[in-house]
Amino acid sequence: MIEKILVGNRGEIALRVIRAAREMGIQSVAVHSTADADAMHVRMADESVCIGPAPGTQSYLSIPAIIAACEITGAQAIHPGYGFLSENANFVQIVEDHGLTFIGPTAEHIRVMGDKITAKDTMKSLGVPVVPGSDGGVPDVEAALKIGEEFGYPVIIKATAGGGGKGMKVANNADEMKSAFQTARAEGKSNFGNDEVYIEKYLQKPRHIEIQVFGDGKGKAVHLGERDCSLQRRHQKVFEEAPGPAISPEERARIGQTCAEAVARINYIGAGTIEFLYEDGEFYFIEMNTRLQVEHPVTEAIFGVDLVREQIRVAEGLPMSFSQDDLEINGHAIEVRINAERLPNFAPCPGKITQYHAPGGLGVRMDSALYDGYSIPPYYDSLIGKLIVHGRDRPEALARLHRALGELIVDGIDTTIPLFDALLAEPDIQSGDYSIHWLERWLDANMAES
Ligand code: MV4
Repeated sequence: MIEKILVGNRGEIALRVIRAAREMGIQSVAVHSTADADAMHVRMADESVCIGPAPGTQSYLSIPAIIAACEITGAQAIHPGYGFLSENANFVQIVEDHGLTFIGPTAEHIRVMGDKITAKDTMKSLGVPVVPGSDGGVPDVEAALKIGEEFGYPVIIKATAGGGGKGMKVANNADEMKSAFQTARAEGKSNFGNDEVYIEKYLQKPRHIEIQVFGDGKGKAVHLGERDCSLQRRHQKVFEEAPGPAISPEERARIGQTCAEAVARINYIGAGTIEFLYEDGEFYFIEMNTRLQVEHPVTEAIFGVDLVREQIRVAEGLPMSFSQDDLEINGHAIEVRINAERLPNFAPCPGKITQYHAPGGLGVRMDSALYDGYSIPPYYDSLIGKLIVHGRDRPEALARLHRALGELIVDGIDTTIPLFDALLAEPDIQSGDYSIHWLERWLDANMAES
């Protein structure tokens, strides 16, 4: 049994893991950089260890420092949160080589899903619908032009190791292919050290729909429906909701079952997210994330489960505490990401919080590591809080979000809070009628620099 967990992260997700551990009677160890000595996760954990200087590369990404912190404190397991080392297969291997438990998938699952060509191949062979396109990697421009002919333009060229929109280029016709192909290849090489690319039919107006899956590592797996995360800016999610306003119960059951069966077949362990583009009633697999995601609370809200608790259970070799038949959707949930950023450009805005007041009341959850007088360091991600609301239906969730935003106070810095009041006034947001391009278009039209 796990008696002590090291939390290999900071901010709100570190608190999320500490809270789950505490409810299970498990001790928690915080690790922190010198810049985070006063951070909330250090205060909230049972113990803490300083693991290095401010830059993430020298602290939260330092594998030797984190392994050493386990040895010093006697922590038997590591929960990586999201980002940092959460999808680093090499790290997982090292953790296991030290006789420690990684709370997450195996190194092999992380490796397979980290290479997008291999991930797509694997999912396709497991019966998951994928975007039409090249069968694996495309070696040169000549081969790329053949794919363009076969599937018809526009197509999108993607680096197999890509992420965050890097190494991705659209070609609208054969004339654009050469430069798009070479750019995608070069970006793959320079950003990820891998120049392999593949090609897909470019979907013009899809939604980003992701299915939450969960496996016990022994051939049993469930799905927990979808999240619609279409509202993004520069590949950063801003507003997420569950269930997806465009997805019917029948569609959910069908794609959910396909996903659950796929991950069951590979003996997947823990939480995973299977990302799809959804257009004209069809799902097209694009990627799988082998971590707990930022937006997991909307799923927790509508299913009434604690995903971190389940991660810890299966890491201990225990069964999941629910089966598919136990999982029923209750109402609607929305998350908005509060970032320390200045509108209209979303420029990072670290600094001292002079006043913080979290909203509360029925159906309101505020996941944040902020406190009065806290200074947000400039070294890390700008996410400072997630406001999650839950209502009996979507209109109630929207009204609750409006009400909760009115109670939220974050003074001393600029944040993305004003964006959400403006979004809530939009008919398309109220009706749920948006695609992956809606937010950027809206920002261009409404946040033009003045
Ligand atoms: C696509 C696409 C259209 N067609 N693939 C963006 C990042 C990566 N995760 C996949 N992405 C896309 N892949 C095909 N075949 C459009 C995007 C895309 C996107 C996807 C999800 C959410 C926001 C997006 C914004 C721009 C482009």
